[in-house]
Amino acid sequence: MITLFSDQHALHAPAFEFFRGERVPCFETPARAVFVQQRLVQCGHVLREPHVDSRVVLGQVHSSRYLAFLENAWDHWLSQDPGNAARQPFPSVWPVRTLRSDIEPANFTARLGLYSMDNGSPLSAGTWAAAKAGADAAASAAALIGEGAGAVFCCSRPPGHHAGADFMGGYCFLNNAAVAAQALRNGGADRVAVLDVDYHHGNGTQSIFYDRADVLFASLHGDPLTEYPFYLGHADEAGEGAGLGCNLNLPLPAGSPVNTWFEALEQACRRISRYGARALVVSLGLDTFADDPISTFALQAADFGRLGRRLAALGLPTVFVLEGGYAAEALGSNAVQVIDGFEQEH
Ligand code: SP5
Ligand code: ZN
Repeated sequence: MITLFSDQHALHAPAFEFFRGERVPCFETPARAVFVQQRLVQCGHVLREPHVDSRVVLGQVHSSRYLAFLENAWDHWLSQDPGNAARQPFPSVWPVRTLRSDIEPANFTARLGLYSMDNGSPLSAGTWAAAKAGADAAASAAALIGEGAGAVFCCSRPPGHHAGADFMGGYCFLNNAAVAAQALRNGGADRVAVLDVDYHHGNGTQSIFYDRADVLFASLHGDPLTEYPFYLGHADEAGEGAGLGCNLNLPLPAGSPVNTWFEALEQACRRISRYGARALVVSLGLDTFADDPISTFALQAADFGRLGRRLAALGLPTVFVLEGGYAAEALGSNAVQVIDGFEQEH
């Protein structure tokens, strides 16, 4: 399988996030992508650099004012105070119900709140460069599929599936899966399915395609009643307008056993087949792993191989994009299990 990797990911390296009001080291670290990169190389995969500029596709899935904010955010932060170079910006105020989000405030922190769903997505100096390289990988993967590749794996970070058209959240800034899906559509695939197997619901991807019939979004995830992102991901979200019937959520109780997870995967795969997708994007979160530090599902290494084999059985050109997964040292072997399982079956 073609695998895409850029060193630029390492430019996104915030030091801490908040947990229960205290500063804790970031769960989403550069080491994550490095463990995957190393394992890929060890197992004989040849890594390529992204070769397509995602700028145009980014403009189709994100709002232009959000992209402009994100690209310039670090410079604005520094212009407040040169001492900010050693500090991380966090939002502290948000335009929730009754407040206006149509007018962009001049104040930096107010704009950061406008464009954030949580205070859990710390920015650093190279966030834009790293996120842009991930989006470029997604666009490159779609281009390679257009040229006849059977499957492409994007080893990128930060992840993307919580980022909506005009907001960051959950360690995500640019929605790589949405970029891949939109780029596949642009390349002529009539119908594209996005399957999100991250532990957390892919609220950003769902919302970007919610009113569209040309992209099916299917997700299995921890029940948002108890699990992040809490405010989206319920079973009754079926899509709206032209997109009605093109959204499938399979929330599972925290702590669900492996068999329950694979039953939900089966349902999602059957829906994708029935939809008649011409290409598949997999939001490959590996935080369903039993040893993940922030999640509660129970998948073991071999289960990731089984996942790869089931996805291959769909028989579709497939783009994999790395999402979450915080047991960093196990990420490499778990990611390669999916890839090798997929290739065995193909
Ligand atoms: C891409 C992705 O996986 N993003 C996840 C963002 C989760 N952010 C909230 C983290 C909350 C951690 N709760 C820890 C509970 C540990 N017992
Ligand atoms: Zn996740």
